[in-house]
Amino acid sequence: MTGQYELIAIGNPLLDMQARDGGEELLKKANDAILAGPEHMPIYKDVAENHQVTYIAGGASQNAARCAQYVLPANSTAYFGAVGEDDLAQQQRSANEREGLKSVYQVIKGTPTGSCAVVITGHHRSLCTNLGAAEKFTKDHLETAEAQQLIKGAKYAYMEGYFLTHGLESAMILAKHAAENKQIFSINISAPFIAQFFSAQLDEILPYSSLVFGNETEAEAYAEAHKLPNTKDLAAIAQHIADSPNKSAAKRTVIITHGAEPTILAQEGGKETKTFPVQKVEDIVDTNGAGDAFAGGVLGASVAGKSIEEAISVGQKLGAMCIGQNGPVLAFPKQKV
Ligand code: 26A
Repeated sequence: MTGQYELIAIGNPLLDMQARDGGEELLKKANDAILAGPEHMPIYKDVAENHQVTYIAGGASQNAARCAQYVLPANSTAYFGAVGEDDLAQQQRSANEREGLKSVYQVIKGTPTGSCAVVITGHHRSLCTNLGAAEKFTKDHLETAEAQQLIKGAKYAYMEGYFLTHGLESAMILAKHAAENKQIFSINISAPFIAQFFSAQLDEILPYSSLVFGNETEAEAYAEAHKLPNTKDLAAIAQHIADSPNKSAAKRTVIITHGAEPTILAQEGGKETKTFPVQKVEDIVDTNGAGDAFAGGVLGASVAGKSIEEAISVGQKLGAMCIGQNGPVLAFPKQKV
């Protein structure tokens, strides 16, 4: 059985440069994700020259789409993003191909492909991203015949909140198309700084989003930005997001992950939130990409017609599997989930 590209995703295609040893010196704040400013540029040289680096295909949406494909029949997922004309792009194409994710890249001449310095310190990871070509994505790439066919044929569209730093216009095209065509548009808040500093962009697209993902720090940042009375009550924050204005094609579902603590599910109009305990992972290799794997699992299972409860269970299994691997990847040869 093969799929019909039921899931499309959009985001920043990045090659992760992952370093383990001595990471504390490189990035001071564990578990954060930031955009590189000029002051961060030496990090890339330092990581490459002074640390043992593993190069792995990354990019939050791209990871999630690869993970969704993991639980779906061949040809179920396609991904939009912008890359340069270089080896960094080629490595990502190969990784996607290996895992059955169709890369629909816009190629930006003369700009290098984006990269993300990933520093692993114990069970924490810090991310510092240089977007490069990724932030040059333009909406005309969504107007090509190939893209149009994929957009029209999909049942689910997924976007990382990170894309909002530059790509609101393209994102809104997908979100509005979804609302008008009974498609599920799904968004991941992605990082606290998106809820903090790109709150206006997030508020513009949230009404069109029927499925929203976030983790505890992102939910708290959202609560602070929206001046909610209790910025620590994750269940109340999830319910608030679920009940905020909705122009999408379906009732809104909000899922907040919380590391090894139970996952929270809120549904629009629901009287109370539900929680789903997480199986503790004994051998943590690194947590990079765990949230993407979770979202990918939920999306893949949803595309396959599973209930939201079943989909959360698949998401948790893929999140755990990702934590047991080096980088934002799942186990190969494929395990049954
Ligand atoms: C705009 N920013 C900061 C980003 C990212 C990002 N993906 C898109 N945009 N910063 C880090 N990532 C990716 O997140 C994954 C882990 O969740 C990294 O490439 C990493 O694979």
